[in-house]
Amino acid sequence: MKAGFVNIFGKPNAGKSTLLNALLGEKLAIVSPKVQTTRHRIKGFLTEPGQYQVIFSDTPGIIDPKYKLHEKMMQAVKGALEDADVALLIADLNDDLNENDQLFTSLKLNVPSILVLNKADRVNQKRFEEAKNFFAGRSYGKKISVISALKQDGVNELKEMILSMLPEGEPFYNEDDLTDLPTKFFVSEIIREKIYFLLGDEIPYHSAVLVNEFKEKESLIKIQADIIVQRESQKAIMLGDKGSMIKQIGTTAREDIEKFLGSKIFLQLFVKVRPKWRDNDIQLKEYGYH
Ligand SMILES: Nc1nc2c(ncn2[C@@H]2O[C@H](COP(=O)(O)OP(=O)(O)OP(=O)(O)O)[C@@H](O)[C@H]2O)c(=O)[nH]1
Ligand SMILES: [Mg+2]
Repeated sequence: MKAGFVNIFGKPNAGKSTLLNALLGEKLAIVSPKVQTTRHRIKGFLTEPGQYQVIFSDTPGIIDPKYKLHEKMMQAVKGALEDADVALLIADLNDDLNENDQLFTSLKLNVPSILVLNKADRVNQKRFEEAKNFFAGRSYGKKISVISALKQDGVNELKEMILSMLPEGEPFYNEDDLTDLPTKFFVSEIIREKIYFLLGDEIPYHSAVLVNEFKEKESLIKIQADIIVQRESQKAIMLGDKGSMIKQIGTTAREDIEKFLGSKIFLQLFVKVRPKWRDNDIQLKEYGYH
């Protein structure tokens, strides 16, 4: 039996969450075209009874912290750096190679790693060769995997590579479990994903979602959540003309939450203004950023 922690690191938007989902074959982590979508370490388990249990971790994209929220995000990365058995260092092939190199070098890894070159569907052969030559000889890149997490190309080969590097050990979690995070967390994340898709500028970065009520009734689950923003002007945009925006967030989130839970839900959303919540320890804790 093999078991171990395989943790994914990289710059914002590299495709970490897309890769986690592709490896698990389940949509666990939210994904968006914007940077800094993921704010937590998200563990997903891939178990083959009697053979292996891989505990994958998606992590926030690595940034220089500007707010306490960012500091909490970087603490989540640090925790994942400390317990990794194998590190997956993921770079977007279209992104600046030097910046990625500097980041991966700065991690000072002392565990085996795989350099994952992602978004191969969006580069030509020339760029691909350039990237491969650039990373050749780097200590963190002795093993290289070229994938498209989005199209799931190369993901099975990467999984085989990971399994060959996994230490011997007994499972850490129940073989039926997919994650150790509560359902409420995923509900709030799905709502947050819709905010990232539907709203521009700084609003997604100024928003948090707090699920206050999760009640299983006879034929449906009743969920009440608050969307937190920093300013009255943001609240007005979040609500939209005659409530059109909050309605759209609610409708699209409801569809995905129903799929995730396999149950009908009733979703009620309120928008609340909490100035500077991103630098307020008590509010950060309340919204799940420990
Ligand atoms: N074309 C292409 N797009 C991809 C691929 N993988 C991810 N993306 C896109 O890249 C964007 C970012 O993906 P995420 O998985 O959210 O990236 P992330 O690294 O988790 O980002 P943060 O959580 O913000 O750090 C999304 O629009 C994805 O659809 C890929 O292989 N090819
Ligand atoms: Mg992410």
